[in-house]
Amino acid sequence: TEIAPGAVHVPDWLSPDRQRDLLTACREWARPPAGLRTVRTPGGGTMTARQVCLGWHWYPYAYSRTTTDGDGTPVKPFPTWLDDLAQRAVTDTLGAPTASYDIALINFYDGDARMGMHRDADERSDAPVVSLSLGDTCVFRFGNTQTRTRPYTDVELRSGDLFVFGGSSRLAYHGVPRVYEGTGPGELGLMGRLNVTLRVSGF
Ligand code: MD3
Ligand code: FE
Repeated sequence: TEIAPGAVHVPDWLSPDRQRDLLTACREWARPPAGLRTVRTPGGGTMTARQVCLGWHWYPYAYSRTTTDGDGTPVKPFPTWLDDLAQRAVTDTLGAPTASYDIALINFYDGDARMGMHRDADERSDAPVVSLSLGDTCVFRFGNTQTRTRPYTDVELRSGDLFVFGGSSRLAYHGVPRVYEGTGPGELGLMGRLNVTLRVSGF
């Protein structure tokens, strides 16, 4: 379903087996060094979703090769199979070929975690962002490119869903106002919600 030009939602894109494989990989990536961390914003705020990065480390509001705001160690490599996965996601939705994907940002949400309305503008490339969700269902709020307020569209993202953001949607405001605790598939064995975004740095 195209919810805006270049913004395509594909429910159940990942089979239960592929969801389990991706979760297993995320659990490995979350371990130190350069593992899961709490993100602090320059204004003194704290993000409620905790994060781990692959390929490039994102710290508000730039990228580095080391975990500047974590334990200071080199960021884990971005595996080629994640690029293959991103290429398949883009081919299945927008159809256009793209450059190689080299950044993964993985966000872990518990039932109280949120993500405020923001734009992702720290990458130099305008290649589509690929988003994969695991675990609990959330409300994803897709806004507009002009303001962080209305008009916006609320969409529920569930375990296994794919969302691709290209074209004019690439710079739209978006956020996660709500996570529904305990709604993920029981057999996955994940408490909370996990979101993997795959990006092209252009660096
Ligand atoms: C639209 N993550 O990592 S996924 C983020 O569920 C982020 O963790 C949310 O916003 C999450 O930056 C939302 C959907 C998403 C991800 C990246 C986008 C939407 C996007 C980049 C550009 C436009
Ligand atoms: Fe974002």
